[in-house]
Amino acid sequence: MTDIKTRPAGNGGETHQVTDADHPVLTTNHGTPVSDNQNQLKVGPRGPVLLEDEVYREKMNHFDHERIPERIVHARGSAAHGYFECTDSLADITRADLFQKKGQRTEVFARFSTVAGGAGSVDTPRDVRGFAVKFYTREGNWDLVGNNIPVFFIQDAMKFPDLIHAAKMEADRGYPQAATAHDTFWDFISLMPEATHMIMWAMSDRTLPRSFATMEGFGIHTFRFVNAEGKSTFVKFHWKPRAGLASTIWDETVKIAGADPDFQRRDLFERINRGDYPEWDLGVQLFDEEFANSQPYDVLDATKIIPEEVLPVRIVGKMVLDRYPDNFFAETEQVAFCPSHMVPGIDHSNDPLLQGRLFSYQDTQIKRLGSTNWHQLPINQAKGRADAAGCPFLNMQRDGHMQMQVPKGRANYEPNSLHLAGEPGGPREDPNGFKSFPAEESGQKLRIRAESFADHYSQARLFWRSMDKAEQAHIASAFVFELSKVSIPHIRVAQLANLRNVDEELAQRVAEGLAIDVPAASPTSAPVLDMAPSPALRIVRGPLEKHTLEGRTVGILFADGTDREEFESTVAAVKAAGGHPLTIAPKVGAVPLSDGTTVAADAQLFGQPSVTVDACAVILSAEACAKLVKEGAAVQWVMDAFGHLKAIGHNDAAKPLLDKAGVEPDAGITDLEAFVDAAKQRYWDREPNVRTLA
Ligand code: HDD
Repeated sequence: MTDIKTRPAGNGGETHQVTDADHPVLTTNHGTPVSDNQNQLKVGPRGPVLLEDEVYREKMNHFDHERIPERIVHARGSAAHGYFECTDSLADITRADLFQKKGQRTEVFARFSTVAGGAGSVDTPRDVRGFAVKFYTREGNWDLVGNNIPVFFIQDAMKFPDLIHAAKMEADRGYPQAATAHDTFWDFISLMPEATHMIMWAMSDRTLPRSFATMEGFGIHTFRFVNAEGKSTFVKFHWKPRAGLASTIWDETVKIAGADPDFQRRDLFERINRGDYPEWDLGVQLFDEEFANSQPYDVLDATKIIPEEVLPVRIVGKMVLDRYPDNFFAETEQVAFCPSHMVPGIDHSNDPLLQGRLFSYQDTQIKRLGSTNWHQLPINQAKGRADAAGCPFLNMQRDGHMQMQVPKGRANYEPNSLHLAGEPGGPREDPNGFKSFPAEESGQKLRIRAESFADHYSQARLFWRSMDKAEQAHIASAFVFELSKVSIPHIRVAQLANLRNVDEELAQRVAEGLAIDVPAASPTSAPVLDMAPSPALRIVRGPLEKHTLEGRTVGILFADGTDREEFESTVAAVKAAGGHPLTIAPKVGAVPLSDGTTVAADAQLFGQPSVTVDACAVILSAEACAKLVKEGAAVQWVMDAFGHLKAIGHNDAAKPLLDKAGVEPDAGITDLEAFVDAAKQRYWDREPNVRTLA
């Protein structure tokens, strides 16, 4: 029989029962069993309270210190555990352990983030997404700390604090949170022509990803691989989502922010829980000095890409995220990435942005996590070498705040000979350990920007000219939206002057959208080249746009009297296509169907607007439809699905609701039978009929 303890609960004199089998004994941080977790220690039943109450003081003291400084950038993030599997050996190119053997797996922890907003901001502002992966390799942790865009705003790390100050909420008023549509951001951007390529990406749908699982990731910088013979090959890293590349559109993303501020975090959690694991292929662009010197830009300039059409991406592995963290703080918050964390076989290049990053991250982790011993936190610990039994790292670094280890013996220096006296001697260097690539370097000490970094517009132009028409319209409209939020007129003009160097038509369209004249073009420091467009950069009608239901969510709106067969066959068809059906009704508990049976809905209409799903089915009885045409949320549900270019499948009885919502026939509006096929894509050609774009 379970041993039942009883204890007085306090106020009402009632008794809480505590069973040992279900609940171990509650203790203080120092192990003292707690007899009452409901009341402070008082003099008599009505107080006053006593300062000597260590149980209360310890609990409150710990609570008062629960928060640590949030990340200065990328504060809002979500993460998952998983593995990397090598699918194509790179043993001839790099000696990095994780790339040696096809089939070899390495544990990873990946964190995705927005950049500008605080930790509690929404998941879906227009913003770059961080894409940071910690590989726990057998030769140490390698951190690939990238973004979902392959270029960056600035060329030299010296400008990073300025960029971030300008992007974050304005210093005097404390807003806007997580938004770039404000004076200081555009002031900085307009004064930094080198940001033009990145700003083209930022104004594109790349900054509105549908989910973390449907975005690309990039290492951005040129790195080095070094093989066992010491030969170096330059490398750029690409993550390609196996679920396809998918974004939202602006009106949709704004509404998602209201409907579900945790939209992407929830998506990551739910995908993993239902087994739709987010997966990416890891690709590399490999090149040598000769290739680098033959390009019309500098491969050390982080504002430049190497188009895939010029240098194909070779797929060498895949990453699968299959486990959500057990504890948000211990893992997602305390994980600490550093681009300086390299492993044998991987090294950095001279990219001045990367070189600046090598310092900053280590520094920020000490501030954020409060101790140089942050590498001892479980999520940051190296997983260990086979020869370091039980200890993931071995060295003579000692002590410091929050030292978690208890090193034994006297040997806290290297070299030592204590082993000759029978005492533990400790670790020694391994000639095969990490070696920096011995690149030849010489020159004067200078604070200068290389001449080869001077072209700020050719690739911005390349990006614009590579886009699909629908994407161009989104980019031009995003400029109009953002610059309309700028209150100081000369800032708009300065940005437009830069855009003229990108493309005359783009500048014209944005100027028209703002109802201002096109100014003279800003001066350029290098000729603007007409590089060949790169269709690989497209999302819409691009190589990674996938027509599928796999991993996608289909909202099925139904109500009292819905035909049971139509409802069940639609749910089954969505599942059969690999999709996730989400049934939505005005009331959730028990929805009566046509045959008199009832079914529970997954979500309530008012709390699950259609912006939260990928495609929409509407299955109604004539009576329910007559009611819903007078229900704003139902009309809006359908209107938004149509406006956001989603497929809508419906039965005959639901037609009046579609009419009320202004739905016009096109290939994406179907009966229930054709719906599942139609639901695999968005209908870009519909867009000119539903909104005016620049
Ligand atoms: Fe950074 C965090 C990505 C330039 C300084 N950065 C941070 C994170 C990502 C990036 C994904 C969040 C990591 C996490 O999830 O914990 N940062 C980039 C990329 C850059 C870049 C792709 C350009 C190619 N960053 C950059 C520069 C500097 C920093 C030039 C400063 C010299 N970044 C930081 C930081 C952060 C950071 C202040 C804040 C929190 C942290 O490091 O851990 O050190």
